[in-house]
Amino acid sequence: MANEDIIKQIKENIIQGRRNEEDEGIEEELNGTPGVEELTRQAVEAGINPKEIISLAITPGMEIVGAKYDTGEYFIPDMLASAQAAGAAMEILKPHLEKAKVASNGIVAIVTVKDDIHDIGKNIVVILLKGAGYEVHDLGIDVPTEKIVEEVKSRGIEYLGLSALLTSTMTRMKEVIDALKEAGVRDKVKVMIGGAAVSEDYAKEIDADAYCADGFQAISAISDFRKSVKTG
Ligand code: B12
Repeated sequence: MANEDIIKQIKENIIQGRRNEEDEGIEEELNGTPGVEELTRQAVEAGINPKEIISLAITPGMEIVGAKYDTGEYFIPDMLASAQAAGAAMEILKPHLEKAKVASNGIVAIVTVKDDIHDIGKNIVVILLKGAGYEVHDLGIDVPTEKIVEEVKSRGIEYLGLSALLTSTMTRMKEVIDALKEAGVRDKVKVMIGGAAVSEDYAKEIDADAYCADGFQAISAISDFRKSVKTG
């Protein structure tokens, strides 16, 4: 198969949410054919640059999935199937990315705040940002504020994503931002917030840098932060 056909098929199978050849897609005609895992291995063996696999297949595939979700054509299980297929491709590419020394676009940490254990949305955001070429540290769930500040300081985190799904835990986001200020590192990190409990207004209220309704908005928010640094 020509390299561009492999790329095209990876993208199509991400849209279809087909992780491997045993998976059923949304359209039946792909059933029984190679899925994202088999195709990604094939792409690596064919010598396609992993960065191209990400930028020409995985990221645009997930962008289409996001658009289909926004318009109501796809539901959460469809988005999750695609996100998992994208994650599986990223796992295969990870060692090759390290080998090829693909420059990371930036260092991101994503975390669900203290007393909150919801992580499905956070995990999708992590996968999407990895797909977009960021070095992403998933700090987990129910993470104390002090630990988040410590991680920001010790790992050189440039972009911090906070997730909260409960009205009782969203206040932890303000706590994190205040603690970053107290530790003298607030100006070193851009803070994005997301999750069902929060909003654009809340982001402004607590002095976060952006509210993101989903992982795709996180990708554009980071890209905007980077542009504003370049243009001063
Ligand atoms: C699944 C679920 C659970 C699961 C979580 C499993 C898991 N591993 O995550 C379980 C059963 C454990 C659970 C427990 C509880 N839950 Co619950 N849960 C949900 C539910 C149904 C879906 C959440 C979800 O996964 N959505 C799908 C994902 C894909 O969407 P998402 O999380 O919103 O994430 C997207 C965006 O928000 C955004 N995003 C999210 N975070 C971030 C972060 C950044 C940085 C960025 C950029 C973007 C971003 O991007 C994501 C991808 O698009 C919601 C209802 C709802 N509609 O939200 C209730 C809900 C959040 N839960 C609720 C409650 C009350 C609870 C419990 C307190 C119930 C109880 N009495 O025990 C406990 C609390 C546990 C705790 N301490 O956290 C309430 C919260 C009410 C409130 N306003 O406070 C909700 C809204 C249900 C309801 N209507 O009552 N829950």
